[in-house]
Amino acid sequence: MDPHGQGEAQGWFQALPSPRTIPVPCSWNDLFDDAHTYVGLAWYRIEVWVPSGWRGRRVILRVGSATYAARVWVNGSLVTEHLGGNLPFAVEITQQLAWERANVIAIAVENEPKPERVPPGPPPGGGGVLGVAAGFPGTTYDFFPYSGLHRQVWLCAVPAVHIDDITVVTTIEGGDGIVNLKVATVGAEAGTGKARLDGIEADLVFRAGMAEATLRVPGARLWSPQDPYLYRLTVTLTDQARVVDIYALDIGIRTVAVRGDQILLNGQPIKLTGFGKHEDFALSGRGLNLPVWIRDYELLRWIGANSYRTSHYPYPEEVMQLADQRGVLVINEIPAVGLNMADSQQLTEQRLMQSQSQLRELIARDKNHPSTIMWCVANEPVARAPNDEVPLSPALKQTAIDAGTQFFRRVYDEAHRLDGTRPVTLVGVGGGPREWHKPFDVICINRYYGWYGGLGGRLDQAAAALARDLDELHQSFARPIIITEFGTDALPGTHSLPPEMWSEEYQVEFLRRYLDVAAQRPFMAGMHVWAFADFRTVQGVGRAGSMNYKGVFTRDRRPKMAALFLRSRWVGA
Ligand code: GCB
Repeated sequence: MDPHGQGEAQGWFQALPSPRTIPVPCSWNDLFDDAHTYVGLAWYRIEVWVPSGWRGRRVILRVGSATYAARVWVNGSLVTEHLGGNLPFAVEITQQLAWERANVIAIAVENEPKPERVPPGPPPGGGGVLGVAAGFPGTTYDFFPYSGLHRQVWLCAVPAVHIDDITVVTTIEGGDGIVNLKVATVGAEAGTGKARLDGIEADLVFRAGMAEATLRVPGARLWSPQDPYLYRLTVTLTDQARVVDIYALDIGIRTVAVRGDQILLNGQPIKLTGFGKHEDFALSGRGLNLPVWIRDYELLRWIGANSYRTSHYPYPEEVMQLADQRGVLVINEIPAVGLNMADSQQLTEQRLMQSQSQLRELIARDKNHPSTIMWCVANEPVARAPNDEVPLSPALKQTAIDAGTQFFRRVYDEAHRLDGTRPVTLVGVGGGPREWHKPFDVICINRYYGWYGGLGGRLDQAAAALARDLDELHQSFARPIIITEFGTDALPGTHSLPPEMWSEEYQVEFLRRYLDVAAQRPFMAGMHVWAFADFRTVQGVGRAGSMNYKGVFTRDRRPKMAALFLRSRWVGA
């Protein structure tokens, strides 16, 4: 740990004064007591031998995610920097490497809660979100600010002339699937290639490193939750009749569209059942934990969920591939949580830049996943006084709302410019400005009547308030509506009759009311319970044991009564 930022001047990118061993990927917070609440600068260092069989290729260092800001050195040279805690970055390091001897790779990572970041740090003097007033460590969101190298770090070698990117867009014509491809190369200004899928072939002719092709798949097997069929697409790059690179990608042929108040998958209306989730587990924190993910997909199937949202940041690529394979629909969200539009114009502008760059990186990474059916540009932005002590004056409130209107219009436009094939949404908070939803294709809302905000314990009134709210939203927008969060904390093993807050029975009754209200409204396009599993958050009086207990599974994935209830609703078992 380098709390005073002296490592760079002292050459820690070569040697660390008092190193300890840490696994990658993993958060550092649950491993070492002195790092438990530490979110400042820390250094990772490793020595690697690069096989001389890689000579002549370009060697790339790829970091799956470093939360939040990273700087990377190879053999003492700074090779790249990256901002944003949940998306990959890569850099070519061929020039900095030495063959047949140890190479030193060092990555300095920090997760300081700075106000210009996305998610932003709390305002000076505190922060506090919902019931977690002035939590520690201070955040603008309700989950633990786990820090470190959270995903795999790879060294890989690619041919000097190689396939750099493939964009796949699928449409349906009658029974045929149409697969449109764009292929980008590095190093191949001209040249040819082939795209193959299921015995169907198209020629690629590169100009300025780019080629396009269309494959028609007669009688295509369409990708859907019921039949998540994936075709293997293989792209070959040829340079003067020699194959120089091959890339294979599993793709699904499907369409997503919004028509009136419905979301259509392959032209058919779908209703989302599922959850908001987190990447969170004991000890590994937010580090990639594949056993947990396999278990989670098993449990999603068991409970009858067809979808989830990547609240409140992009999840690992392995997890998106699993969603493709298992037919799970994903609302894919950037880490824009905790935005307050009443903060200064300068901060808002900086956050807009950050949101847009994370959106670009996310869409570049996940554009080819059939499972991603929608992009989400923010969770619960607000327009309120810092620390919420004194309400904003009406004039300041209006200025903040207007700032938000512009902000969200711009991120919406950017999302559609980058990907014209998927709907884009914003997740709104209860009581938040409705006009912010205006540009979006789907209205997503989080609602907690019967938990926060005065109706605790009064589920009849809560259900009535919810019904009014949904009807009004439907009237104003006539677009698909999804409740992306609703739920209550249930302490595992706490029971009460009649149901009272914090008990497992209350969680079941609350979910039942909400599902009933939605079931009576054919315009509802989906219901995502908050949350899939209990998760770690910051210390504070609103969160017993530093946990958010709104999971229908415990943190170690045991079912609460609510899990059995949802299974009975969604599977009928
Ligand atoms: C919300 C937030 C989510 C919180 C949840 C809660 O509205 O989007 O991050 O964890 O409420 O439990 O309060």
